[in-house]
Amino acid sequence: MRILAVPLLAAALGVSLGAGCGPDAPGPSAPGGAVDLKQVMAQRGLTDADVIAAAKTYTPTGKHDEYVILASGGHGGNLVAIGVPSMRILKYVAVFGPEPWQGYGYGGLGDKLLYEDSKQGGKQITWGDVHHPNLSETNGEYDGEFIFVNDKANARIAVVDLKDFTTKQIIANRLVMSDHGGAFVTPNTEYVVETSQYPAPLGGAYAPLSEYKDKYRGAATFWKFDRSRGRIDEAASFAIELPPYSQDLADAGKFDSDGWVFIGSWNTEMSAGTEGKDKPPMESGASQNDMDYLHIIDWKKAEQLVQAGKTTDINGMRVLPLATAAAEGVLTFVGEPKSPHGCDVTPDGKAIVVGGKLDTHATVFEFAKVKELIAKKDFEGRDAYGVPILNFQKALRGQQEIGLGPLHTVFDEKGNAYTSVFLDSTVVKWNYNQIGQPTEALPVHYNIGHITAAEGDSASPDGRYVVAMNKMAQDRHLGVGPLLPQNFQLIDITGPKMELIYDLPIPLGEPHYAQMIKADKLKTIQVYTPAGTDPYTDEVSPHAVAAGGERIERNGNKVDVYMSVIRSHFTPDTIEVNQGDLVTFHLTNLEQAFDQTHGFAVDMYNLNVSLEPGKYERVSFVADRPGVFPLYCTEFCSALHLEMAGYLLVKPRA
Ligand code: CUK
Ligand code: CUA
Repeated sequence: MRILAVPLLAAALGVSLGAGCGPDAPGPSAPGGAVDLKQVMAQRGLTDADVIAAAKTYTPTGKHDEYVILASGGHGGNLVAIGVPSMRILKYVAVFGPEPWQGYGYGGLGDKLLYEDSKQGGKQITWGDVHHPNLSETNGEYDGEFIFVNDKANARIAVVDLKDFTTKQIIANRLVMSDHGGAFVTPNTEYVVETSQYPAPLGGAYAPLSEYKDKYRGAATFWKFDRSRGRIDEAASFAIELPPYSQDLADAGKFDSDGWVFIGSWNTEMSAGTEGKDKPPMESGASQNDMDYLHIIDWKKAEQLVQAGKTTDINGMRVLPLATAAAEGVLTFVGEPKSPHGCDVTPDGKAIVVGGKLDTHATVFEFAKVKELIAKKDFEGRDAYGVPILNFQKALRGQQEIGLGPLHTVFDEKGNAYTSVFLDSTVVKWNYNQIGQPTEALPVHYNIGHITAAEGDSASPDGRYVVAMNKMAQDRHLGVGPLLPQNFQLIDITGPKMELIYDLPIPLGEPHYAQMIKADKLKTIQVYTPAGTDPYTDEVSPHAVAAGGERIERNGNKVDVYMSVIRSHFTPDTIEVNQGDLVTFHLTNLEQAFDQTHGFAVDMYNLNVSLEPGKYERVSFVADRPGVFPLYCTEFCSALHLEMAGYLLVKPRA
């Protein structure tokens, strides 16, 4: 059905073809006249297949998308919301880096998260490398309430509230020096899992590389999520010490495998690179073994041991020691082949799929077999740290021939798996219940990393769409210099064959993973109600003002300005302080009208916040520079928006 005769296609699309639309119709279309599809196609060099793809994705003004992708922004440190099938970008959500439009990092309430809570070892860090956003789940289904993201570079986890698409919490992991297997959630979001990547002494201690095997460690941190507060509860969280094997991607079990977490690894060789000597670099040092270990963790058992006090304290975190985890059946290994990558539990919870960067297979483990082997203590041996190892063959459902460099796998509703194949630059469709059947490969452009599917990590995927998240774009878009965007490609999976229907350049960092949620599951608010709501407490701030309550309070060198904001004025609009005063603006946007956002900026003071309708914001600073500083609204909110301004007057010291 790829090639349709044009009149037939036009009929299918409900477009009337004007007269004179024969094959040799002249190029220019009729400006302002009746639309002539054939002419437009000829002019733009479009095939019938192109037009069908366009019709599948084009979303007329005012119509909304069916799905929303929440993609990592990679080392942009943020999150990207994208509508599907239109692939229109809806929002960049600031997470680990300052973002002026959202007023994040320029004097407002969000500064506490960005500049204080997210410090590591006392250092302020204002970027992050977001890899794996994971939506909150209820009974294994995306519930649309929260999304968790990790920062691979600085071992942090953030909680983003999807009611207002705002980062509400950043937690710095005090155990590990990097992470990767995060943020993955258990089926009822009991825990947000964060596993380390590059081993280092736990807690940030020093040890030379010669002590790698003894002192360097990985860890899996189980952050307890308190749904009622919408925040991670650090005190109720715990971690499990792991061998220094470079833990990688993780996924939580569901249904039969609920209570278990699976984590890949890729450096059982324990290579630390050249060590400044003549050892091989990490890329070859860590690629010697045919197999690394899939880590199989019984987190419910771990939870019991933690509650029984079997932990040690490292930087305030309860850590279950490796020896205990190995002895008590919390941690078990099974081999996984050839520089493993990817770790994805099937929607029914019955199997775990892993890829291999240097392999040609997707390897599928049967959870029932894994569980039975563990129950019977049918181990093939133990590693150097005493962790029991299962026999690879005995734990296997099968291995599917895929192509060169299979990485990540997502699922549809029919038992199909879609695996990203990095070296081949393909998406390969196969069936995890019928391993060994013929596969279908669709070329993508180019070097695909992750892949995401509609509701694809949930207990009931929707099918419909898959998005290839390609690392390289090369010739797909216009040139913008040597640093190119990534390329997301939308694939229609409803037909008998996969069909590539849209390319979206992602111009901000290297996205790794994304999840795609049904749009109607997102229950976003339109305004903060009642007016004066602090978005970080979800309550009316005690410092918010109602109309008539505006005032300036002076206490020694402390000046508190209680200001209301409404079309088109700030009240008060003239603020006079002395050089050196500690000034706090308490800003209340009194509007309750949809999309009536104001901004508040003080020129030359690096201060800028966003004031969505009903929002309370607070800006504190020392008025150290004397002079006259205009303050103004940064959103074109009304006809007299330019007039929405005032002055901060800072009188010089005598
Ligand atoms: S990793 Cu990036 S393509 Cu961080 Cu999930 Cu595989
Ligand atoms: Cu308020 Cu412009």
